[in-house]
Amino acid sequence: MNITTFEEYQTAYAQSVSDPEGFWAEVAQQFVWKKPWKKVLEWNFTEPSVKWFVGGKMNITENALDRHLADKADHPAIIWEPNEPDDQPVTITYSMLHTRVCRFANVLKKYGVKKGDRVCIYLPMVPELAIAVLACARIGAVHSVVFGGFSAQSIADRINDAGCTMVITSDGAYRGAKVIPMKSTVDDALEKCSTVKNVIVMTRTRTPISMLKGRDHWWEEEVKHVDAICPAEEMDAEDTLFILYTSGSTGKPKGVVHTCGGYMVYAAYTFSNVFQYQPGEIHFCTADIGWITGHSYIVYGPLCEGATSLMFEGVPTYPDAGRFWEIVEKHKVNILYTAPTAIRSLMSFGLQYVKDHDLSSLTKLGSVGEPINEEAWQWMKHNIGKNNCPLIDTWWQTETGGIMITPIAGVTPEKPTYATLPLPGIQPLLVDEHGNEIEGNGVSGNLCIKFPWPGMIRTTYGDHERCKQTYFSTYPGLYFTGDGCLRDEDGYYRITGRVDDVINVSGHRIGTAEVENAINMHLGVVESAVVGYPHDIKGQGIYAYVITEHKPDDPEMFRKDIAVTVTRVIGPIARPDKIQFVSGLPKTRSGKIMRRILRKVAEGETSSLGDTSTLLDPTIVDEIKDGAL
Ligand code: 6R9
Repeated sequence: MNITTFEEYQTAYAQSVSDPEGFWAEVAQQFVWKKPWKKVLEWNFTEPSVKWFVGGKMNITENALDRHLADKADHPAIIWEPNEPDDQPVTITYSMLHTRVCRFANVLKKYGVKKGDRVCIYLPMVPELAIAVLACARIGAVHSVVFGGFSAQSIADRINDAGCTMVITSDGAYRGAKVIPMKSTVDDALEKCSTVKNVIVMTRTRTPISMLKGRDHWWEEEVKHVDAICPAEEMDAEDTLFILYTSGSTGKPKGVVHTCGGYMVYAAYTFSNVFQYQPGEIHFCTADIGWITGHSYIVYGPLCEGATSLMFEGVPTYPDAGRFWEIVEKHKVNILYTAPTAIRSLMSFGLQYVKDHDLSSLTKLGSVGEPINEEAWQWMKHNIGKNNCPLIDTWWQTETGGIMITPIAGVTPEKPTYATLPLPGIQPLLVDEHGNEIEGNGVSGNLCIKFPWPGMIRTTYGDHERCKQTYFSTYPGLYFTGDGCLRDEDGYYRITGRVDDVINVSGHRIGTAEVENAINMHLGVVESAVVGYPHDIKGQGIYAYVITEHKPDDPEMFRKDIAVTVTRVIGPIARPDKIQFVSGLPKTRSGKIMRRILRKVAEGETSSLGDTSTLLDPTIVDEIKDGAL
């Protein structure tokens, strides 16, 4: 099933469209199933209801761990590079990982965690994070990983939404020069959560923390007293594997639900084909496991394929901007999968951080998370890949589970800034605002997908209606991605960015409504409107227009105070870059904020604001323009 030439890609693609069930059945057969499926696919995009490998029984950890023990027991599964370059890296073989996962799974069981229970994981990028994720999967518990940059309030919201009964965390985290509290943030969160019965705490920074008797337990102590054998729970292909929260245009983040069978098949298939993974290669995905990229391309995809996955605890600029290149040299990394924001940031430090490192081990480069600009693409291709490595721009989403539109490394002809062509099994189409398909090439529209694929979202946790409304109602019968897209004369796809009220800051998805809600909680704020604007490093920055009760005496201080509130409510990743105080917002007579105008002003394009005659008070536009930051 592995694609190695463009002709094979074309053949596989054609088969995947003419006979999707036959195509995916052949892929799925390569995995270990406890019981075979009865039907490959049942679906409709109206309810929506999507079921893959119906009736099939399996456990993803048997595929990620047990099945490699025969021939790869001593093969490295995870190589961990710590925050400090002088600290010793850790190599965990498949057999070691298997044992550690089983032990920790037994700890979860000891504290009453059962199949279907939800477990919140709030950990830094340490091997225990991957182990905790896999231990949940081992016993059929549903993991909900929360990225370390989220606040106590955000953790509490996610725990309460999913009704988690356990939290797994650490005392603290090392990130570059900083030591970040983890357990105390969880403690703050837990004041608002009644469902959590137990907390397991792993030691990383040995920061003093409170440990409550009867609730909190040390990881290191617990794993000493349990068995190293833990049979894998038999899971239905459609049982939930995990929940991952992500931002949309309205309301609080929603819990995207992925299921065991389809997600496994899709994460592993895309990993091995897109990156053209060769046995023995070292795969370094720089994402955090708190995001979908880490779930699929640090943990599940690579491990299901018996690959070696490199996990990095720190940040690209610590101790200096050469850190990624030092890691590549030290561990002889073959595949580097990173984000445009990281590339742009490292570019800005200059080539002196690159030139002293031997990057000749690299065979493939990948980008993900946001549109990659031409300059960053070329810089990566020339200076990191030495024009010798395929560079693939991979488009996908938390909801899609795995990569959707991308070149296959070294197989699909590349085109800078283009995600190029859909993978086998993926049927994209462009629609206009009325939902009519835009056919032919050299066109732009909203990107939808018309047929299910195994890794797709099944529901939003606890609120199926929200899943239907968000993804399947804008254009009935289609999955709507929220992205705008261009299809060029050659039929190549280029994703141009979100067409909804979601902004992408350093590859992190943030809903403008979420940031507005947080700002509005601040004392003295009447109303706010948040938009994105182009930012050289982050891709997009956060621009907030804020109406206050009284004219601020010290606007600079007020801005800082608002930023602290946003940090407390959501987390540092949502802190506005610019705050402009205004006396009103451009609203239509029906009370709708005309965001188009706010975006233009934030972008500095005040000469082309378009028609403002339908505004309730057109004069407000001049005030906003004059005060632009
Ligand atoms: C995997 C991931 C999804 C949103 C998506 C789109 C943007 C991701 C992209 C890209 C252009 C790419 N996006 N990859 N835009 N080119 N190669 O990032 O998931 O965090 O859910 O974000 O990111 O706007 O809709 P997620």
